[in-house]
Amino acid sequence: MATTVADVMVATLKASGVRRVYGIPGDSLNGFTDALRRDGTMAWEHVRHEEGAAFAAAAEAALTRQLAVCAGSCGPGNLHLINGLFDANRSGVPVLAIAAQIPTVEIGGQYFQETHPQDLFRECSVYCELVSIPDQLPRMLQMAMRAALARGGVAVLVVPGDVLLADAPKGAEAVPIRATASVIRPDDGSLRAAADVLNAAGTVTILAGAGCAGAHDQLIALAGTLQAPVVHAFGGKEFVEYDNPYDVGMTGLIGFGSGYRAMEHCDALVMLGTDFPYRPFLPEGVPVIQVDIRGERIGRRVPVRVPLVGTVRDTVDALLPLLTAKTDSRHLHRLTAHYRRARARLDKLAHDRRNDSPLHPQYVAASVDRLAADDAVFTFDVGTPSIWTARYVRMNGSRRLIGSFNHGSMANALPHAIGAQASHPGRQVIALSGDGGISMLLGELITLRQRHLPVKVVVFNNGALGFVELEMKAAGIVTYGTDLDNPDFAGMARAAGLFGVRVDKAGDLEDALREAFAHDGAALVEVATARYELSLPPKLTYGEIKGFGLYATRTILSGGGEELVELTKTNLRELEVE
Ligand SMILES: Cc1ncc(C[n+]2csc(CCOP(=O)(O)OP(=O)(O)O)c2C)c(N)n1
Ligand SMILES: [Mg+2]
Repeated sequence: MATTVADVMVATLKASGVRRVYGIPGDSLNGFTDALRRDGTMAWEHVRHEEGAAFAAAAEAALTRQLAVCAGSCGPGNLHLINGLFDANRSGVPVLAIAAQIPTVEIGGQYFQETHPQDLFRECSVYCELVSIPDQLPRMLQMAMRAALARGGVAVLVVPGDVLLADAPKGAEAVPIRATASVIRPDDGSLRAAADVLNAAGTVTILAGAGCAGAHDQLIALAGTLQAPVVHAFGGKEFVEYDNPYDVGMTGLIGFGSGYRAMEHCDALVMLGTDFPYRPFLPEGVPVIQVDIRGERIGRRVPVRVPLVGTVRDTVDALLPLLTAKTDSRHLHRLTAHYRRARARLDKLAHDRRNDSPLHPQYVAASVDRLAADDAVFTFDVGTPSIWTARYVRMNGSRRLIGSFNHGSMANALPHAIGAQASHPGRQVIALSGDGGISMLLGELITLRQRHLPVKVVVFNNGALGFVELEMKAAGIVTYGTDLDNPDFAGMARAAGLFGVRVDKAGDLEDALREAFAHDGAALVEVATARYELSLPPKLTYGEIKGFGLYATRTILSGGGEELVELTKTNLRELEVE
């Protein structure tokens, strides 16, 4: 049988180290899936919604830093990938999406299922092109893969079904395309300028993000030399927080007061591999030095005195010899002490409330953290599970943390866990899901069973879109449209062939988690958690305080007084400590 274009694609992916493709088949994709079947060495990771395929690929790529692949059939099939592809692209991870297209001869005629993926996916990709004739492949595939790896993002290759099935061009070869390794640092003049600013500053603070991956030693050395407290953005948590005596916690909407204060009171700020977007949390009027591998990110949140384009690792290595070690550590000690106090209060909060019913999500997250493996991979939903993960799930250099950090999409935890588990079969993978989040891509529970993925899902069932309620309260808006009338999630999990258990009483949590974590297969622990949890941002603006007052007044006026009493009861202790 003649070799097809799709055979060459599969051979190229295989030669490049790709081991699996996430997706759902369809007529226009048949040439590709049939080539996978004939090859027989790559896994077809069959999901139930293409959005799940894209999230799964994003998680795999985040963990491995190698290319991960997803695929969808023409029209609605690949359109469903889009939200997960936005997530992958924003996270800067290398993903190839194969978007099958309607027959070449029909393009432009409003044919059945016709869309134009090369236009639709433009905004969520670093490369997005239509292959019109077989001769364009495999070169276009190579370019797409290279773009995804080199630019850190999504490449979309749009291929009509007939092109996939066509005979491969003569002489087509499976050229391996793999990630490269480079040393990238700014020139000497730029480093000198940065050193001059830092040597002249009395106090320095570091804000560290996801770009600190692989640069833990450099980060610690820089903080030590500058006696600088290290604040982190959420995306940097897994790379920054552990074994770090300079750590003062996270800043931002769900961070710590110490993180905010460390940046408020400094003479110079060093931003390392972070695109932290919330400008009100960044300091004004101090010189900023920003290090980023992508120069276009520099200065888009705050004016930057010295832009340094390079990896954090190589740039800090080159900068360190130019710095004069600081001897005054008062700034550092003040902020680390502040952080320790806040940390101890949060830990006490989780511990003190361990017997309350319904359970407090803080205690649930702290229990998961305590019982999880030392090298567990955690994924967490956007919504309040993000807050509990940020505050209670500890990193140690081996654990990994995957979230929708930049795109902020709901329902990411379960499909991210699918990609993490499929690519790391021996590792414990824990998804921390909201009840809103799990419902949104509920079908992916079935993927866990079908693909034998032993993911452990913990559902924080607070009967609400809790995070949105929080936002409404802060804005002085009466809670509306956030109720969730939920089914029995644990029962549904059991019906789908998973181990499933619901926890209503505090005393039952630990046993349920232990049993689920020890279970040889996928498991879901549904925990009934308190709905009215407040997690105040470290810096409450006047508007937010006023907003909360407005919310309280309006809630009482609109007959919701009971909700307010409930809220106050739940949070009294937290309000006292913040
Ligand atoms: C796809 C998508 N839709 C809507 C939102 C807005 N949003 C952010 S958090 C949230 C609520 C999440 O609810 P749930 O999963 O139950 O978590 P909770 O906050 O209640 O813990 C919503 C609707 C979003 N971020 N993404
Ligand atoms: Mg909820």
